[in-house]
Amino acid sequence: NQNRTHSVAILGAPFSKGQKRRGVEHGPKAIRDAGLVERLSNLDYPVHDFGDLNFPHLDKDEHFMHVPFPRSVGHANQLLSSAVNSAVGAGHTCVMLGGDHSLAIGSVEGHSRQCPDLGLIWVDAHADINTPLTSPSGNLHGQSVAFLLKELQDKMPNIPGFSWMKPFLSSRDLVYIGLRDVDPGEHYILKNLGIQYFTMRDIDRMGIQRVMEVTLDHLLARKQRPLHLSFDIDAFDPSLAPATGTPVNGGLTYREGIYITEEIHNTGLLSAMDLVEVNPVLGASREAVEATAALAVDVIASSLGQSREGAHVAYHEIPSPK
Ligand code: B3U
Ligand code: MN
Ligand code: MN
Repeated sequence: NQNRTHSVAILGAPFSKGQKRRGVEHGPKAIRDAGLVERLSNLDYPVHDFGDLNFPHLDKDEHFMHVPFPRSVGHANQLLSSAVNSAVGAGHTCVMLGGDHSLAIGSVEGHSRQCPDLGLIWVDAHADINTPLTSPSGNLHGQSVAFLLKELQDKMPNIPGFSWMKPFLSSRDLVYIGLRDVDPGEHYILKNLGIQYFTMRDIDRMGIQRVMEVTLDHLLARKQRPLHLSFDIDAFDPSLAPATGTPVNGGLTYREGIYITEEIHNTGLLSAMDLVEVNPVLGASREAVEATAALAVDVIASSLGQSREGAHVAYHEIPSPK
């Protein structure tokens, strides 16, 4: 089940209205400028960069309750969903570059149209599972998972902009890794639905190797199925990923983050992924921004098979001098 040769599709999603800070719409450019396509071309499959999606500006988009930009977020996700649906349908492993994490709604939804039995791995400091009624901020990037889950269907109001989709994911098809900033309503939802999650404390206790063993066992033990990885760069410690909107101390080390993605690649089942919340406007310096974007490239390359072990692509014997 290992190392399927597969083409990769890159989709840029320059969108920021799932939260209130400007700049995260420049994430796709920052990640490309850090050498994404070149790095992926060292792996042995074709890479197609489909460029950035074009999200229209909607000028009448009033708050719903305290939730800003509901129609803009809904519409952007509708466009993204159909782009991901097409890319996965064409046989690509789809890489979505955000943008803020509200984009996971459309990315996972579009993926699920091709792969209704997908399993979802959400790597993040935050659980992003608020409903509009539990959200302290109103921001939709903190509510993405609530839109996906069937179990929360009757807890969600009708938010303008989202009538194109229905929740499709079961809470048992989701695992979180890296949590350390969970709101009270979110904690109740995680416990009440019995969702499998690993906080930074769990990683401290168990080690990242055991966390990945349990994660993949939880999602794959009953049957092999396509995986969606939704990776929020703020899962990393802010010392490694400073250019992001809501940094939280005590995050993943570089080695923990890359171990997660190596293990996901090794399943041979990764079918689509998101890399979100790189905000090049928020770095304290150009170096801080470049380090964050380079880390994003490392996460993507490692998810797609770049390995710390190396690979003997061009060798079947040790060269002899004569
Ligand atoms: N849980 C808070 C904060 C937050 C969520 N996601 C991010 N920040 N990046 C909220 O707004 O829902
Ligand atoms: Mn997030
Ligand atoms: Mn986050």
